[in-house]
Amino acid sequence: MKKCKGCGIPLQTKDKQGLGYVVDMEQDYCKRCFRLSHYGDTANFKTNYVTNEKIIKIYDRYPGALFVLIVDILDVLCLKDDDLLDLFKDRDVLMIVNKTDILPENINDRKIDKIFSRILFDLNKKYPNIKAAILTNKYENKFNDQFFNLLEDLNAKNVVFAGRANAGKSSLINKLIHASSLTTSIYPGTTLEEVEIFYKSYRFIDTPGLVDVNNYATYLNIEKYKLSKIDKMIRPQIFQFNEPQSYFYFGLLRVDVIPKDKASIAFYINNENKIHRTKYENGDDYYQKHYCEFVLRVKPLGITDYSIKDSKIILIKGLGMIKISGECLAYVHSLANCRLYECEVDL
Ligand SMILES: Nc1nc2c(ncn2[C@@H]2O[C@H](COP(=O)(O)OP(=O)(O)OP(=O)(O)O)[C@@H](O)[C@H]2O)c(=O)[nH]1
Ligand SMILES: [Mg+2]
Repeated sequence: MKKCKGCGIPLQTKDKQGLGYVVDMEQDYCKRCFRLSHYGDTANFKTNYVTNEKIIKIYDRYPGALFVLIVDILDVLCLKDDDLLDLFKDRDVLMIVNKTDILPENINDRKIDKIFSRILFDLNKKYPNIKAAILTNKYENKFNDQFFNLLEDLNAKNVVFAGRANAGKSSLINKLIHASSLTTSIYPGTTLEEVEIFYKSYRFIDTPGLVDVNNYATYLNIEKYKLSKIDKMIRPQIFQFNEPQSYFYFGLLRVDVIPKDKASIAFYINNENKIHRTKYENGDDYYQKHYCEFVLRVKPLGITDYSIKDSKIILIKGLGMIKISGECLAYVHSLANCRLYECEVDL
């Protein structure tokens, strides 16, 4: 059975609207991949199409392979409270912490190294199967040499690229093989089945991305997702306050803060979107008035409360982070489906 070279889906000529459609079987790329790569067209795009059970079955087809686990930089900050690594317990893992370019300017390379060696040191105690880790991003050019040296050291020939949807798996393989044969896109769920690529003496296997039930991206439609996704260096939006305030990020997130004295809040989100601030006492009014206007409103929000003594970083997967400093009470209204994570490292 011939499969699409971009996303792995079996090719077919019968159903024009179906996945894998090609005009004739001579073609190597399905209509969806073609339109996605050339026009960024998402008409045939279905998010959350592949289930995690199916993806794990793909992993199981490669016993003894090295698993290159690609993790988005923000996800790594809460990896110890996550269940991702449990899926790889019995496999040899090389961890790639990707998208380091989105961290704010004040976090220079030395600081990044320090923060992440600490995180990885702690993770390694619970998961000794993590053989090595590399921090990288798609603009960085030392990566390929480092990566191939590690494959030699680990004596790995079969290499499965795994991880959550949109972590950058297909982009990374394209970079390693100096080609753009795999389809990549800004939307999660681009790769649909495994794609095997033979390169030098290696067999690289691209896989679909695991769905994260705690990530906003899982619940947003494509348009809403596009607006909230972070893909450039974050410039935090910082507010000082000494009276109760409410902050709104469209209908996606509301944070009420009641300070004891002076405090501040920083939002690490997509730079294009501006946080709206209002007095706490007007918060409910604002919310009601704009309830139907919120561009991104998807589901009812749940409230998590925090009593902050010094400072706290709260990670909201798929949206970004907030850092609250100074003694205060904080009420974070966020998508009820997604748990919030407290991040212990200071940024
Ligand atoms: N800022 C930034 N964006 C990246 C980086 N690596 C990948 N991306 C972007 O992330 C998006 C997803 O990349 P893909 O390679 O399609 O991700 P994937 O893990 O294969 O996604 P699925 O197939 O959906 O699981 C694309 O828009 C990439 O350009 C990076 O290092 N930094
Ligand atoms: Mg992919």
